Amino acid sequence: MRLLRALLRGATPGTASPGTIPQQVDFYSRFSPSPLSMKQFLDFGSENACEKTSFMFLRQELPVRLANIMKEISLLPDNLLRTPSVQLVQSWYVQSLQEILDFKDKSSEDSGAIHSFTDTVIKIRNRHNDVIPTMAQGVLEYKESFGIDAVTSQNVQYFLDRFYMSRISIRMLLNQHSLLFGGKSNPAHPKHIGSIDPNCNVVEVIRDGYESAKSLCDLYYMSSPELILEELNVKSPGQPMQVVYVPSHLYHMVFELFKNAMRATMEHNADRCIYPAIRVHVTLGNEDLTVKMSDRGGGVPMRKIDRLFNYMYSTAPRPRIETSRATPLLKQKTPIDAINGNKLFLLDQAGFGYGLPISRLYAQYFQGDLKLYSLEGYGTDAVIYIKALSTESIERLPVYNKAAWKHYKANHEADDWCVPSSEPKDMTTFRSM
Ligand code: W6P
Repeated sequence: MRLLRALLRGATPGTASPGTIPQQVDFYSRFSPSPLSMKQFLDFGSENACEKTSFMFLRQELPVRLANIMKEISLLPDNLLRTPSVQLVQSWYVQSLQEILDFKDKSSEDSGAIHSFTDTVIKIRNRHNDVIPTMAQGVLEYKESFGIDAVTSQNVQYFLDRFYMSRISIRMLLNQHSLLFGGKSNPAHPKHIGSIDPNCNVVEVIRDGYESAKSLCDLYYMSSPELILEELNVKSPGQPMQVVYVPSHLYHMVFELFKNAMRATMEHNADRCIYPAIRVHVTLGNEDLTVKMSDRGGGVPMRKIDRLFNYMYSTAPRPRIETSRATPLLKQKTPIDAINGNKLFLLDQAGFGYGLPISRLYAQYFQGDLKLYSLEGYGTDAVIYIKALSTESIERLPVYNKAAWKHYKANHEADDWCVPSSEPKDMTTFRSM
């Protein structure tokens, strides 16, 4: 009960929620989402918590998180909001909010209601499976009609980072509830609490991610860089490095980084056919667990680093695999020519080039980060930071408030830094002075 009270503490705006969906969105968006710590997630899976506790928490928290981000969707530029894709995503949010609110008048003693709530949770999760490609389709449609400008790119970046972070957090709640109370145990990982591994072996997950990326790389480049992994456990030397974490999130991040590191390594060293190993250092300190992945793929100029995380610049049409035109692997002339047609599809799961920004959100979700440091002409270091202490792994959630609102409304001013130019525009001006 203490857990429940703590979780419901935020619920103050007194009056009962009114009827229509826009009114419900207004009502629930006035609450701030309640970030959970790893410990709180684990508590839901322990004996003193139960399906009812989770039910009572979620039927308040899910509407709050949904409504907060629905407010931001409604502030998107009209040209983007009106695309069929964004309309579709918005309709999913409306539908899901409605379905959860239907449980508001159910008694928390009604075990039938509690069970059907769990079914609803699963249904909602499935409804939202394709949000990322659908949203990307909307961005693509916008881009094709209106092009890219700095202001729009900035606003889309701001929105999608918050929108996808909100989605990660909502799916985490839905997943935990359905895994813990959906009636199926996880025989492969009996110690996991839903999607959380209280003893997540970081090196093991990194090696898994490497092996998957290596398979893709071998398949399409017919070779792959080796992995050299070194670990340094500052806290307990020699011990395997463990954190309380969601292994699938870590896997997603390292898999994405390995694919990028491998592609760069293969293409940069294609002439020599000698592929320098990818080196990974894993360190565990008092605050941070850090994973540094270094490739010698020639690096990326600093000017282009931000673009790797930019949704609008990296939204590419999903390449379709045309079987009629697919070249047998053995006939391909050079790896690069052969791959160019569909490497994006094959090396990027979502197919929209969103792997890196989404990976960074996974890192940031529990107060970590993901950064790229490039040495152009040589290679790139990608670094993942994860909180070493579960007490500091707390959800990082967007909240809809005046500050957020301002981002959508007031960002049309000129930049307050000069635009660089290699030469003064018109030297005659200076001569006549
Ligand atoms: C590159 C570009 C990149 C992105 C992410 C991770 C590694 C690398 N290497 O050249």
